Amino acid sequence: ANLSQLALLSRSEDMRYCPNTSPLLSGPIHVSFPSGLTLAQVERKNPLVVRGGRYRPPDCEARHRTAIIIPHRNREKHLKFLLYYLHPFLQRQQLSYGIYVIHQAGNYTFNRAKLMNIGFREAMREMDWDCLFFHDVDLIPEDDRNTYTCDKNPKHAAIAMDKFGYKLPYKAYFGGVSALSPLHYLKMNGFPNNYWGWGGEDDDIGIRVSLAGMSISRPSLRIGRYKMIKHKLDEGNEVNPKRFSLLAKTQQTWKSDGMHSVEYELLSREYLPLYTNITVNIGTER
Ligand code: UDH
Ligand code: NGS
Repeated sequence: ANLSQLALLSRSEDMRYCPNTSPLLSGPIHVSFPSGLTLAQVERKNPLVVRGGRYRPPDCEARHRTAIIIPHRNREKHLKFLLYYLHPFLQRQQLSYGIYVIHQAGNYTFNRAKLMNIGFREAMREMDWDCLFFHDVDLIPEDDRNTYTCDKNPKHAAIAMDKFGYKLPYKAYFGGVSALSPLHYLKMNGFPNNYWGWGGEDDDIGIRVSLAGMSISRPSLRIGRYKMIKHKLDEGNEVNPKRFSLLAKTQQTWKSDGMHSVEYELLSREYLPLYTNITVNIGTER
């Protein structure tokens, strides 16, 4: 072999898989919200993040490819703090990852679960992700041993939130942050499209998991800890009065309403330095 072939060989040998447990983890994270933080500062702190908010470890081949899907409207401040913590967190876990913000256009009632369906479709269209993290914009993980990878079953990651005294508020709670593989997602026909406004859609998703014959996995209470950025109920996300009657019918509706039937209009896809911004018109309640 000539010299350049040798150089190639040794480089590919160096690109071994990353270890099963990242040596870069440091455990508990002290979360605070520095005033005056800017996105430009977050960019400078994350020089290896490339266009669209993508990253791969520089010196080993990642074992996992995770897409983070964030439903969003009018929470730019929260997004800035989440990006500030999440980028270094995911890099310490030695993941190959991408961050997608799914932005609901207009002022019509917010629909978190439908935005997640759109995020799934738009992310999978770009890359063969093996795990998707559905992530509220206001939840900051407080321990980097909470690995952003998928389990055999759908995972509920935000098990211990500060606002619930670092416990589950109720046994079936599936809100905040959850992780599903593409196979899990398709098996349960994704998430419901018909929950407009606050509440219930996360319980519906939890019910879908069991209707599709799966169970919920969870990290330990010690590790699945999150701090929520305090806020009030948003304008345009009023409590949904139909949530209980919808929940009573999930068993009849989950196969017909979900990932397979999601309809929307893609307004823009922007590859920003720290994330991919996907703006969509999701229509209104029929
Ligand atoms: N979201 C937005 N913009 C909105 C509404 C919601 O981006 O206008 C997203 C965001 O990612 C948020 C997620 O949807 O984290 C969930 O919405 P939420 O934070 O309003 O829900 P949560 O249950 O808090 O965390 C509601 C606070 C008061 C509820 C009182 C009801 N009894
Ligand atoms: C339940 C809601 C969930 C919600 C959870 C926590 O009652 O959507 O409370 O709410 N289910 C229904 O309303 C049917 S929280 O304390 O975060 O405001 O996620």
